[in-house]
Amino acid sequence: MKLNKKHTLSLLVGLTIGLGAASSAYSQQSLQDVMKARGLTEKDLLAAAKTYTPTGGRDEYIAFSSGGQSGQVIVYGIPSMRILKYLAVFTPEPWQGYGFDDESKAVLAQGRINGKDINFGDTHHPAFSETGGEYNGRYLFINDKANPRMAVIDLHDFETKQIVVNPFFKNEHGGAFVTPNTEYVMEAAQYAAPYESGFVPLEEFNEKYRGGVTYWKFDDKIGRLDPSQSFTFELPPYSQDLSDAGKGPSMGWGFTNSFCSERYVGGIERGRPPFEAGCSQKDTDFLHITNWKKASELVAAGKVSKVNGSYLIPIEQALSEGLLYLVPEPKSPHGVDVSPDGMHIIVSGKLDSHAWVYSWEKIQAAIANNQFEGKDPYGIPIIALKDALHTQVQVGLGPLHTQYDAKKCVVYTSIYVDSMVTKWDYCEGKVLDQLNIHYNIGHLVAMEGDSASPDGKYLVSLNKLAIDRFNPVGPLHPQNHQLIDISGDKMQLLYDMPLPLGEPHYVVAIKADKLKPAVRYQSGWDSRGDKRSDFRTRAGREKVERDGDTVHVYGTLIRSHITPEIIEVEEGDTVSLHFTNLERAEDETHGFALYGQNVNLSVEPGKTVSATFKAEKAGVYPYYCTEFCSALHLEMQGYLLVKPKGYQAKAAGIQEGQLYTQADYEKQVKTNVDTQAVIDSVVAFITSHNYKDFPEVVALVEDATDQLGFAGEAKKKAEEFAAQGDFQNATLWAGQHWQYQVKTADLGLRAKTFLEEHDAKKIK
Ligand code: K7E
Ligand code: CUA
Repeated sequence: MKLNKKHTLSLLVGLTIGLGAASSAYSQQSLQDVMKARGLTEKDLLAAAKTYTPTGGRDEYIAFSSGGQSGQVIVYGIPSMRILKYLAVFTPEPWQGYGFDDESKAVLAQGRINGKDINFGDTHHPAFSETGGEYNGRYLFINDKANPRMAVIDLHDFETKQIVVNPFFKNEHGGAFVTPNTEYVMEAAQYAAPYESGFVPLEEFNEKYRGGVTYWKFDDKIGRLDPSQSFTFELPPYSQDLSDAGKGPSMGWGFTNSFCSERYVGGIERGRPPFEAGCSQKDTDFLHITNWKKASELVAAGKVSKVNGSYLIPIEQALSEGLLYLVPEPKSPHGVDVSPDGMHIIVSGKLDSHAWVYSWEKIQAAIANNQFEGKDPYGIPIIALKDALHTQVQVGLGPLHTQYDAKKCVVYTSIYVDSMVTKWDYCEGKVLDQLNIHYNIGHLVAMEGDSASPDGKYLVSLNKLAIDRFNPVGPLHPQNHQLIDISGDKMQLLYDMPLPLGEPHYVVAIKADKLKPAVRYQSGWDSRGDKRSDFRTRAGREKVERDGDTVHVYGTLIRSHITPEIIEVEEGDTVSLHFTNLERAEDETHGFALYGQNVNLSVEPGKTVSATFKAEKAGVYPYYCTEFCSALHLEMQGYLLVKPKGYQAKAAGIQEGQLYTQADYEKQVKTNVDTQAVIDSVVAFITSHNYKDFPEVVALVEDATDQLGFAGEAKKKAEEFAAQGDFQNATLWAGQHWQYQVKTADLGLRAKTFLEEHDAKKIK
């Protein structure tokens, strides 16, 4: 849509006088009519009322879901179940410019394996940073199962800041799980592999293949994992699975499941029964108990050696220092979940219909008394089940994961085979309620369910199959997250949400008011490096600099032009674009897309990003802003001209497509005078109210003042040309004057609307 000047102006004026006259013409239908027409029951209405969030409304909780093989994180609100954002983590994502600008490419490059770019991840378990066992809303961690990696997302701007590669594992699953003050982030291996990177035959599986659990040290001051201070427990080649960190009395300890403690290696093509047969022979597997507190003291005391630059605690050292124990656990276990008070640990085995509740007190006593029933083949002491178990409860077929309620002793366990949630009491050992879900639940999440003080209220079940729940969209179905009300005695199913982006494994949910995300960056900010960018550029300081074969373009973006609008280089040059978004207003992001060079940037207010590429082929490469940022957004454009080597310009200059007269100039001046009247009225409204009490409005006013400043300069140029009788340039500059005015008015009107909607007070 292209607006002509007159339309835009009348639109602005219309907006000014039209505000406040909101429509009240609601439809005449009654609630009963709608229920009848849509076949809704009273129960449906109740469920709808519990999830419906009126326009402009906010959610009480924000959920961060793993995005499975999309390598991303999905953010949605609870109870509305509205998707708010996809966070790019392990996978390039064009909307956020992730993997397209130099800064985020550097983050992805941290995740290379053996020098190879890995452009996807299989994300499983997100975890919030914690203080005293409570979510503090500052960071989110998430693991990659396929390529053993861990990522750090800063919740200040919801951007991925760091990816670390596990120094030993070739696969992992038991991460991210954080210790109560985010001292460490746990990451346990899954499929055993040799620690070295070379070939080791499967015949040496028992001797050379290993599992393990890495404790990544988190540096809270800089918000990054510190590989140099992280350490790994060497563990037997049992397939370690999920983990959880102890808290309260079990603080300082970590718990890690395993399956296939048979150490079976399949090989159908060699005539061997498959993994699934050999990995489910024994009646029990092993829960690994590791003392990270004591291990970190050994590391600090210089008593742990580094292997390939990383601290590794060999099994023998862990045993001699008393850091590692095993307890039998139900066959083929999946989840391990420590209770909010740190006193109990619940483990369910997929091939056992019981959930097993362990007592930390008993485990601690067994360790203190050196009371073991034997040792595994690697010499690790095994605590007898009877010396560790509090109770076993029959919860259903294929129990997986458990979440804790705000109500004491109450938990919810996902029952995969039976497709249901079982609510039960782990103190008394009895089932309280069961609810069918659709279909085949994996993880489940209760509000702040992993913290030391869960909120309860809602439960989301993450179902592995959707089957017939949604309109069909082909053989690949979306996932289904079901929202369940757990505030009463009986669970109530409220809502089905299709989730079409990979298979989410786990979700964590935090009280929304704990998150304090920014709406803009400090001017000239390198968001991935968390510092002022070396390439930041202020208004009026745009420049193009040649440095040998590299051409650096220091540009800016502001409604509605890209500076520079023409970039000239020679074929063979390396071009390094650096763009700073000069806007301060909320949600005023500009994009930058360039033909044929795989360059696509997202430049949020204040941000500086770069894109470097080789201009190999002479040609004309248009570029433009990809965000509909203003009425003249389509004119936010330019040309990269890649000239053949030694090219000499022939034409005397750009030929004007349109010639202007004095009458054109005067007409434009008249329009500008009218527009100024609109601006003045908006300014009068804003300044007569307490706008300084609203930071959002202050930012808009600052941006408007910038635009008005540019307008003044353009007006001066127009008048100078008019005085010389050059009405061509006078008209064009008067037109530019008007463009700045329109943007000033646009910002001003947004500020005015904001003040009206937030009941600003008159101050004069
Ligand atoms: Cu799919 Cu925790 Cu990786 Cu269970 S995980 S279902
Ligand atoms: Cu900036 Cu469109």
